[in-house]
This record gives sequence, structure tokens and C-alpha cells, in this order.
Amino acid sequence: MSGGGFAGLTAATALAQRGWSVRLHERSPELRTEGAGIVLWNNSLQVIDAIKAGPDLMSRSMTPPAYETRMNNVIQSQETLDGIRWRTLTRPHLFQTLLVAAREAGVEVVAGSEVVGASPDGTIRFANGDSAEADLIIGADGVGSAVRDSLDIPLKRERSRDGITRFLVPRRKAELQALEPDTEWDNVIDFWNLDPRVLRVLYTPANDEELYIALMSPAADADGSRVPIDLDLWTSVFPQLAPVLEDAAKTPGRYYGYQTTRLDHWTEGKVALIGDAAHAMCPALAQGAGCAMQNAWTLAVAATEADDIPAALIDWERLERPYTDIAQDRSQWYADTREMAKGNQFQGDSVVTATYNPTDPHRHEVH
Ligand code: FAD
Ligand code: 3HM
Repeated sequence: MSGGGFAGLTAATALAQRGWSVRLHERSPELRTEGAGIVLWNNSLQVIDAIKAGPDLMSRSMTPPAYETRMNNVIQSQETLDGIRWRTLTRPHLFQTLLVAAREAGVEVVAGSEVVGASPDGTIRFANGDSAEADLIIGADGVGSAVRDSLDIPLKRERSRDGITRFLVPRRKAELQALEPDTEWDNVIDFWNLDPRVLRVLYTPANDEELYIALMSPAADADGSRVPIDLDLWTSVFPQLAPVLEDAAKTPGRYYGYQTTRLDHWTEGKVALIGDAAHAMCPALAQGAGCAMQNAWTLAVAATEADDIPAALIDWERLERPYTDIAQDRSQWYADTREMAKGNQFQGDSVVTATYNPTDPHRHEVH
């Protein structure tokens, strides 16, 4: 396994729980995550349950009463998402949850170990010159995947015009309530402003103490995309968020331009790619990690049941990829068109992946 992010940890855990002997190589000297908050939907929550990490995840996460969308501070919709399972949480909490599950399952984690490539015959190569043989090699090494690049798989990378800077800050609910008493500050609130200037704050409570805020602007807007953030600019547009924007301005931050990567194929021989290595997507539908975990799980199940691993991997991609493709396509469309600003966005094609249950053994049967 190359990469100890959400994809790699999930696949490693699911395989180890099925009796595989799993070694996970992580380039960084320590296993940890960068970043702020995250939203998970039924597809990944089912996987969390299946690897028996549900109680841990639930202990520090929440389901907000609604996903609210505002345009110029006028409410467009308050989607209660009835019947759809979703949770908001911090990335460090998801990471710790998965790391504990991996360790309990007996995954051997090797930190400070950089993978430089893999071959379809089952050879993995390391930066220190070593190599090893395996029945299955998984490239879960993120958007810059060395495993993927070593296989020369044709890929298409598209960049969108907007991007985002993410922060984890204290909730400050009482202060926010004082500024805007009629607001339900436990909601996710997607504050859009398109006119006269494109600036958006996605406000996502992650638990009782921590708040995830994401500040979006076009990459071409030098002040909007500046880090540390331009506090005067952001508070002038979003005065009701001043207390939490002040906290955000104290951290350096990193502006992330939206991008999408599509590969011609995800597997070659005994090598499979999952997560951002295979299908990096725009975050509009909050499905990047969700798809990573869903594919990690289904890959582990398919490989365990296989008589012939290369053939099983091809089958796995054929059956599972449509659920990722639709999330990727919709997220890119939302990012490119900014149509999310209209509200009522979690319907139809936009929730096909969110409501998928990858752990249902009968999921591909036609009814
Ligand atoms: P990564 O997290 O990138 O992990 C890859 C790991 O591999 C890293 O630990 C890295 O150090 C390691 N590595 C890299 N190269 C090597 C190498 N050569 N050898 C060994 N190790 C290596 N998704 C959601 O589901 N919900 C959300 O709400 C959400 N919000 C998002 C918001 C933003 C702004 C962005 C940018 C993304 C968001 N995502 C969200 C997407 C999600 O963050 C990613 O899809 C997910 O983290 C991908 O996980 P991964 O394990 O594939 O890759
Ligand atoms: C959860 C979430 N949703 C949407 C975006 C986005 O459109 O940038 C980012 C997110 O973290």
C-alpha cells in the first residue's frame, strides 16, 4: 500500500480484517492529516461502520439540522436532507479514527517510506532503492501519485476558476448569536455572494467546540485568494461572521484551486489506484474522501473474493466506477457553474453517490 491518507488507511484496515497481511508505506515521517473539516455521507459512513469504527467516529461528529444556502445573506433553501445519512467532523478526528482501526486490524504502518513506483506483475519500488513483491499493490498516494505516474496511465487534469482556503476555528456560537439572533448557527450555512464580487464562506459546525470554515474566491482575485486572509475584505462582506473570521486570519492558511483528475483506467495487473490518485475531484458535493473510502472498501472485498486478482480488479472498476464518475462530474459542474448558490442542491444525480451503500452485497443486482 502506498499512502496513509483516508483511502490508504481504509483499504489497509478492510484488507487486514479479511486476513491479508498489509504493509502501508507513508512518505511523511509521521501519520497525520492536514486540513480542517469534512462532511461524510451514507456511502462512507457505511464503510466506517463496516470496519467497526462507527462508535469512534460518532463520538466527535454531528448532523446539523439543515444545509442552508444563502445568496447575499438571503436564505435560498434549508435542506434537512431527510432520509440521507450525513455527518460533519474534523479531519484530524476522521484520521485518528481510521488510524486506530488500522492498528487494531494489525496493519503494519511504515512511516517515512516513499514509494517511487509499481509494476503490474506485483513489484513495488521505494525511494531508498529497495523493492518488494505483493499479491496486490494499492496506490493511495494522493493527487500526485507516484504509483499512478509510474504506470503511465493516460489522464486528464482540469482546473476550475475558483478555489478555497480552509480553517478550523472555535465555534463562538454565543458571539455569532449576538450578531444575528435569528440564525440557526448549528446549520451548515453556505454563504454565497456572486454580485458584485464572487466570495463565498461555507460555514460547517464540526462538533460542539470546533467550526470548519472554507473561504472561496476565484484564483484570479488576488485579494480574495490571499493568505493569510484579507480580514477587512472578508468581514466587510460577511460582517455576521466577524468573530470566526478573526480567528481564521490568525493562521497562515493555504489556498487550494479546485481541480479534477480523470484516468483512462484505475488498475493494471496487480496494481489498483484509489482516492485522489485515481479520481481527485472538486469538493462541491463533499465526496472526495467519501469516494476514496467507498472504493477502498469495495476493492478490499473484491480482492479477497478473487481467484484471479488482475481480472477481479478490472471487474471492480467496471462495477464501482460509475458511482465515483457521477460525483466527480456533478462536483465539477457545480464548481464551474457556481450553481450551488441557487440552493436545493442535494437532489437527484447529486445524491446518487451520497446514498449509495457500498457494503450491501446485493447492491449490483437488478431488481
Ligand atoms: P491524500 O489524503 O492526499 O493521502 C495521500 C497520502 O499518501 C498522504 O498521506 C501522502 O503523504 C502519501 N503519499 C504521497 N505520495 C507518496 C509516496 N510517493 N509514497 C508514500 N506515500 C505517499 N471529501 C469529502 O469526502 N468530504 C468533504 O467535505 C471534502 N471536502 C474537501 C474540501 C476541499 C477544499 C478539498 C480540497 C477536498 C475535500 N474533500 C472532501 C476531498 C478529500 O480531502 C480527498 O479526496 C481525500 O483526502 C483523498 O484521500 P486520499 O487518501 O486519496 O489522498
Ligand atoms: C464540505 C464542502 N463542501 C463544498 C466545498 C466547496 O464547494 O468548496 C468544500 C467543502 O469542504
